[in-house]
Amino acid sequence: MTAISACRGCGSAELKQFLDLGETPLADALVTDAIVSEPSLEERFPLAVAFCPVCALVQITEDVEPTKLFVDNYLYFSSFSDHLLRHSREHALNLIATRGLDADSLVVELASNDGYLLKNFVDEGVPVVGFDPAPDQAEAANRIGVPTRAEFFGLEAAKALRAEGKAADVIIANNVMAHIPDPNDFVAGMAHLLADDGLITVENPSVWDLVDRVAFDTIYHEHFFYHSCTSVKNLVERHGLHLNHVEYFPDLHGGTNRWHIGHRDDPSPHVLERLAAEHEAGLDDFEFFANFGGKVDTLRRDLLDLLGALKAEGKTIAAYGAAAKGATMVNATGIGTELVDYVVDRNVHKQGRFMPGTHQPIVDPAILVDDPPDALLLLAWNFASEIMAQQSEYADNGGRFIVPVPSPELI
Ligand code: JHZ
Repeated sequence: MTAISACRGCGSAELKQFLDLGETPLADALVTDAIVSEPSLEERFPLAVAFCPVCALVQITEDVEPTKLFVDNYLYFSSFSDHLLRHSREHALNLIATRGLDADSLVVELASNDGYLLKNFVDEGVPVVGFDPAPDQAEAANRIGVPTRAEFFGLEAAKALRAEGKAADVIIANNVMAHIPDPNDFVAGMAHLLADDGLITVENPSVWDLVDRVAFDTIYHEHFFYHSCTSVKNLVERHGLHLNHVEYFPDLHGGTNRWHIGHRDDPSPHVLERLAAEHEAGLDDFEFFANFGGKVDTLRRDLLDLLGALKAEGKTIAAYGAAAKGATMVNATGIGTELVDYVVDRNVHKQGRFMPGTHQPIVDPAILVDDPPDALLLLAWNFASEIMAQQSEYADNGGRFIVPVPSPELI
């Protein structure tokens, strides 16, 4: 773990901290029986967030080694969300149509996980290469016919592909540009690999939504950065690339931007409007973030009050979604097993483990029918409508849902 002294993007030494969530365990490091019986073995790391007044990049202030985050402790498989699968398939088919991709093209995805997105190109006969350092996910992708390199991506990996005579017509980087401690090496790699008329699309949750929705739980050590259009423009321009368009998906991961980036400077009217709107709202100014900590404190207190009141009435409470954001929510709020008994999750790789820090057991959602709790805290609140639709039987039998953000609500 290393504390940073300068902005990871532009190198400015003027970083201004605006939130401190204390020391938390790694959000995806779901623990085993051995740790539950010997909690002193579980590591915790400081989690605080700062704003760079020079390039507008929001970032955490300490680095955890990426191998520790994405190789040793990573159980996130993208294919467990129907919403994400639909969103990814639409994106792939749209790219094939609009970019005229065929058997002579190359699509490269960075952080391609279990092949959830690239398999759509493979099915249509478009050659692909995936990069993902998480060994089980890369193996799962290779097993379904999505050629995947189990390694981190950066300038060196881009040079190696170029040396094989490959250039990318499309590079897709979803939920990864925020996950790499050296964003300059990552973007330099994309710039090097992209064909002259190629297109890069990058998706990441929007920091504007993070603040508006008080989604402080999406802050954890895997996420080194929290991006705006402004910070992305500053970052890519440093490497001769240009931000040319942005799409917005309000329901994906609590509000996601998809940025279109290329070698040519050809901004759409829409992206220019969004940049102007961010300036107007103050996303390039520390003041925008200054009172965020107070909003987080209010949310945490209200949630503890709500859970405490239910317990006082003798109700049982469980949670839905052993999500990374769930780990921040329970740890930074102090929701232990005295409030929430267990967490359900349909990712079979997570079942049998325990939540980091607070150690609720993670079990199959079938328990919600067999032995329903009175209330269910939606830690994966970003999938609230998908989960509530699946759990209609639980609701029909009197089960209540608690949505924690932007302010705790009992439904
Ligand atoms: P989910 C992930 O964060 C990981 P997480 C990563 N760090 C990242 O950057 C963000 O996404 C953007 C389960 N589930 O996707 C699956 C059900 O059980 O919100 C997941 O374990 N049933 C790369 O972990 C969890 O909930 C369901 O019906 O915060 C959701 O985690 C659905 C829809 C999900 O991301």
